[in-house]
Amino acid sequence: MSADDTSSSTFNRRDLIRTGAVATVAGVAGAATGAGLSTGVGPAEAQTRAPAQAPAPRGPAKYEVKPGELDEYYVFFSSGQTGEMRIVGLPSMRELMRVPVFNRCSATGWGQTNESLKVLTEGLTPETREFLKATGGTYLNGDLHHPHMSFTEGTYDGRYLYMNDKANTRVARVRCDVMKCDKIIQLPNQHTVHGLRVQKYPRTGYVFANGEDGVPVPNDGKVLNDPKQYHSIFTAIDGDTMKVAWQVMVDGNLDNVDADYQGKYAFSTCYNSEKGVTLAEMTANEQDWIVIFNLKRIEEAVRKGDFKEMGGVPMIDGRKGSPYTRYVPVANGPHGINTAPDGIHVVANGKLSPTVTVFDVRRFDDLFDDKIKPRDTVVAEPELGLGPLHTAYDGKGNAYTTLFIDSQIVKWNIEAARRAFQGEKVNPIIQKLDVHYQPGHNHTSMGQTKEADGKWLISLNKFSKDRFLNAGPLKPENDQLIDISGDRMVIVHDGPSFAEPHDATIVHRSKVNPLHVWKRDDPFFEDARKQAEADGVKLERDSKVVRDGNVVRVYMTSSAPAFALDFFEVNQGDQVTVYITNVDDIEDLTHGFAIVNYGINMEVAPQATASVTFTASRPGVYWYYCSWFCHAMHMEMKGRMLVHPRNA
Ligand code: K7E
Ligand code: CUA
Repeated sequence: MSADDTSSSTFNRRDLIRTGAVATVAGVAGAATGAGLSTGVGPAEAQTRAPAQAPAPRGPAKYEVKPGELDEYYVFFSSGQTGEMRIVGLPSMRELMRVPVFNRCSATGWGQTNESLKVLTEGLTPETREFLKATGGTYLNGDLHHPHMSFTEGTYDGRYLYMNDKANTRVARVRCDVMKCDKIIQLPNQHTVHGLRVQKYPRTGYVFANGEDGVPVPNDGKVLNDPKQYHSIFTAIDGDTMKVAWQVMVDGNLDNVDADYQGKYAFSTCYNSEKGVTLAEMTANEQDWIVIFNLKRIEEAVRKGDFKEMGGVPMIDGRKGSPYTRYVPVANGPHGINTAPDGIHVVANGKLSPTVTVFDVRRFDDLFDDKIKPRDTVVAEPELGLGPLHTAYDGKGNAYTTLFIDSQIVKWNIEAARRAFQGEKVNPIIQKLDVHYQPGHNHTSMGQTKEADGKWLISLNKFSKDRFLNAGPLKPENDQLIDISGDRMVIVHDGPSFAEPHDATIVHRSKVNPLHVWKRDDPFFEDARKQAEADGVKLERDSKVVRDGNVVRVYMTSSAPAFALDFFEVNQGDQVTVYITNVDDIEDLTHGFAIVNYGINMEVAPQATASVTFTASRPGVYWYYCSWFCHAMHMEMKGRMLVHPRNA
């Protein structure tokens, strides 16, 4: 770090404190929002603090999204161990929606409705189904790290979002037309899935999922300490069918992954070249790898049958020396890997090393043809600071790398780094900005596409410490919004977030166009429609009880402020399914259906059908009520279920 960099970063921290103080003295509303920087500071205050800052910041009004105004970008946030996906507006950083995926959601009934249970269970491996039998058939937790939108020709196409569950080795897909999860699969042979990104060109295409931990294959409990029998797996999923296309067995543990803009390669950071199973063993070597996967060669191998079938999928041997992969040595313990919007450069972030390694994808063809050595693909390796984890881009040739240990984001120039690597005396570092504190991922607006626009950067900081009112020993994270449209980065907003947004994808709103109400023929409630047809019921018209032995189906429409049935009867021990169809077609008129003391609640958005199945095991009168505020008479939207006692 040069002297200039040090002073500029301390300068920034001082400025933050000073600006907050000015805002407080001036009594502006913005001071109450925590950072006191973003929305409420008017022109007068900007003038007041102008002399304290060099260079002078651009006017803060542009960060403001006034009441009633809409944001320019969607941000699709992961939520780590909460297991859901979150939608946030940018630049306001207002949370817009939470989409349950791997978690159980009390508000929507995700994990309880038949529609969601189908998604949650149909893609589990046979072994997992057996394992979960005793506990209700589905996992109740997940660890959602990496949400990424589908691409067409190098940019987002608004079809789907894909995301991984590190905890239970699953990959999920969210439909962007309704923002609901419609597919979850569990990956066979693999133990955890960490890195996940998608094919950018010609389209998605493949969803790439890194198996992080190695386990003995087969994992039958007979092996603990024989490293030769431990393997990590790289998986390519067909994003249209959500089936595993193929898997590759590799050496080492895979961490993060990205793909090129040519549709030829995917590449993963890979640690534990030692094949160790303890921390000391895993970090013994000075060197690890990135692993490059040759998609065309692998597809060819699948066609020709050069694989073993394992767990019902083609498994290709991609260990060192295989024609399907190349292992490029990098410093020990690389973490994030990010392809630049120029379509040429790929940056692997050092984590345990203060450097990042820059590759030129145009050299990968020669590497696979053995015309050059693995390290010949490296075109720069700038030393940036301590703990580089992830890199984002502005589309103007600059890169922004998070430094976890230094609590900074470093802005650097890729071309300058290349020249420095060739021995020129040039410092690629442009600015170091303090963030608060310990950043993991960072993201620029449209920065993972060919259409990177260089306007915004968010830093997902793992620790918030003193930045917010103390809410107890468990603290939120801090997602900071940074303006990168000028020459220097400027922090404009602090946003607390609950556990634990590892990653996010910033998508211009022109790419996403969700529906306002459901379409009645949506596949999401196709099973309900089929069952109703078999019972001679039209879901959006009929309300009645159909009995079939001790299996009972209750069909009910809901229209504000009433359920079509204010009463239904079943017998103790019956297996009951209630189908609610919301026949209102007014935007935002969502109903809910909750049964008191039966542990049941679900959401039914306009024109949707939702269903829930339970055993009527306790006799008595149970009120059911609408749980989503829908009408002035919402409180009165209720009815009674009578459960006749068994021996009456
Ligand atoms: Cu936390 Cu992308 Cu799972 Cu890095 S990962 S920080
Ligand atoms: Cu229907 Cu509240």
